[in-house]
Amino acid sequence: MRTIQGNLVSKGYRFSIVVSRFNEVISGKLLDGALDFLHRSEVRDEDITVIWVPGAFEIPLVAQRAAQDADTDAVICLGAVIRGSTPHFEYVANEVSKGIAQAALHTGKPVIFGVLTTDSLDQALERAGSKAGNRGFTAASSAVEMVSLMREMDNGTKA
Ligand code: INI
Repeated sequence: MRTIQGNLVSKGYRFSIVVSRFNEVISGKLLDGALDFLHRSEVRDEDITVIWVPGAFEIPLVAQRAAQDADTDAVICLGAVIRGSTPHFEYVANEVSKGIAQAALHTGKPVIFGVLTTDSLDQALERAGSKAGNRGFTAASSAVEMVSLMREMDNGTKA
């Protein structure tokens, strides 16, 4: 049996973080959480690029563009789509989730979904550093693990 998995040790990995200004009170906390994880994994500041976009709807295009950059190993997408604040919640939430998945498949690089989709601002706050943890922190953890996993798979490729 062969088991392949990534670890959480960053070995010079380079990350782009695409973060939405809409609901910045939440997305700013997600960014803090993501940076906290990356710094604790000893990712160097010069290996992190933070890109701000207007809203979650704009994340996929910019994430795909960032993933195409040879200097980026993975992209972390952060934002908050809150049902209470929009009649077109479903459209924005569907497009951002679909678009992020497509960006990963088109580029072959990890593009991590760290976008909250909640019914209320309170629920978003809970997931942005209060009682339900910080989704930015866990998104960054997934990013490190996925880069590590992709490297493992590259190393294990049979000729
Ligand atoms: N963008 C978000 O990131 N979160 C939201 O909750 C939201 N609401 O409520 O509408 C939102 N809208 C803006 C959207 O993402 C685009 O920026 C805008 O439609 C321009 O394309």
